[in-house]
Amino acid sequence: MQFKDKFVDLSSSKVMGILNVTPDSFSDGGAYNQLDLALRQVQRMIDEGASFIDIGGESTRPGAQAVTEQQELDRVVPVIEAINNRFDTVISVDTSKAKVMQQAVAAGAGLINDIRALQEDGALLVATAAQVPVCLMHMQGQPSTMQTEPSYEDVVANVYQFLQQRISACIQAGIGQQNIIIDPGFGFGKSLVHNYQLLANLEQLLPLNVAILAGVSRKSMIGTLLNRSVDERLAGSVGAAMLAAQQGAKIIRVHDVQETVDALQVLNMMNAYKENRNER
Ligand code: YH5
Repeated sequence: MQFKDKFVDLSSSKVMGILNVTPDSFSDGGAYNQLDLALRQVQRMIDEGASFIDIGGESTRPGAQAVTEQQELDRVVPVIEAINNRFDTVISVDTSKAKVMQQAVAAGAGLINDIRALQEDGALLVATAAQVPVCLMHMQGQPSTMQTEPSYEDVVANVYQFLQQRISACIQAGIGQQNIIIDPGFGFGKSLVHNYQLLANLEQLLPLNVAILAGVSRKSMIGTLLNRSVDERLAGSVGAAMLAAQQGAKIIRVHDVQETVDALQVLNMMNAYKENRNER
């Protein structure tokens, strides 16, 4: 799959490393320190085998403050520019705002990752004009309230239908099917059971005929199940990443790059010797 000027071979699953540039993820420091810290983190994730670096300036935690367009631009654009000047990894921008998408792509981003699936004002238009792949994620509700009482008749069917509609909207707007990635949105308006219903049936999204991205790293679907704090969720996260990849997820969004790359290499090696490989 082509991401602007960079190609990533998705015949086997690849890792997207998460870089957070929201201020609460840094203890303190001026702009230089933050940029320097971000670049060190990126260098490490690339060394560990990340194929993508995902940069988001909006916190989606329940109770987190809304971020203005200007705040998001100030957080994200200088970091993308700096990464683009130093590294040749694919930069993914995690945003829902049209103007942030536009400026991020102008600064070097090769993928637009939108948890709101290009439904905000102007987003679909800007993403189409940007001529880079887009990731469309499913969410029920809005981040501030989405975990209060998630409810579905059939979560897998709901996610499938929503993503199918968003794929259609993108194709109608002029985005090529080959430039579309979908994501069931683990943890976004889903109970523990909903998340595992989705993980168990991830393969059911394959008929949509676009690449699948999965993000389970350190999420509450791991921590709540295991009763583990955020920094004790590595094994559970890597296990869930493997299960998603085994069902056809081509991009795995993670905090722990090295460990996930190692695990996926084991899966890829096994799959290379599988007798009856059709799609995957
Ligand atoms: C995603 O799944 N997630 S931000 C709660 C946690 C840990 C991590 C401690 N952006 C996704 O990473 N974009 C985010 O519990 C995303 N897919 C895509 N495409 C949330 C996050 C997280 C939340």
